[in-house]
Amino acid sequence: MNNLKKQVGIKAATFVKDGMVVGLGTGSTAAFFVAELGRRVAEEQLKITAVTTSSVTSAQAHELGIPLKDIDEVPAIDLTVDGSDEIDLELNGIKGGGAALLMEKIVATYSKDYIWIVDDSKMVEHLGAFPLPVEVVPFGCGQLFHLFDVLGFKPTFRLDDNEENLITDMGNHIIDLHLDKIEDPAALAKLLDETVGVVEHGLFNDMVKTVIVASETEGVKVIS
Ligand code: ABF
Repeated sequence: MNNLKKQVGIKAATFVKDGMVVGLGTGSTAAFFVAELGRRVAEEQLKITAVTTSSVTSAQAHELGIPLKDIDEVPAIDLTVDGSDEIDLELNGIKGGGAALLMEKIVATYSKDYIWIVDDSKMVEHLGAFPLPVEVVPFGCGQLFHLFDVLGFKPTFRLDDNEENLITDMGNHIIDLHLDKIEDPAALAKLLDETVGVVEHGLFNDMVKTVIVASETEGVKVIS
């Protein structure tokens, strides 16, 4: 599996050109992309500026000597490459398994080009088997949890290593919705966008332009 993740990470790095502002995703697959960029910066003197999607990725990029800037210090982001938890046939996706969905969606929003890199286990017919992460403000999150429960969304709080409610880089909590199958991602996204206390959710509908997927049988494929 790691070999497939490495293959798509290296392939995505070939889309990065000198002078680009690059959004660096989060997760184990994106980490291979960042590692390859680090190699190119060190060995090929690749000249890029990067914007990060999490403290974990910031630490990796810093370690590799990839120049980082705050998102508000760059005029625009040329290309963002990130992982995903599920991708359906319309290239809608669920993200947030890495608890970075808020920063990921902000960086993606301000990116001219946007690529997901996955192994083929992430490609699904319908979204929803992966629990949908919803980032919520701490104030009133218990009430919100109860609302999701009443709606039949089978909510659970994302816990940290100490079994406490996880606190994201942005200081919020995550409630995961165990929906099994999402019949209408657009309708659910609208409902969540209109729910007071929800900061952001892991439905990334109509956002990605290209998906790079690797499988044991078919190698690396670029889907647009
Ligand atoms: C991140 O990558 C998250 O949004 C998503 O959950 C994760 C996928 O992680 P991995 O590549 O480790 O499967 O963008």
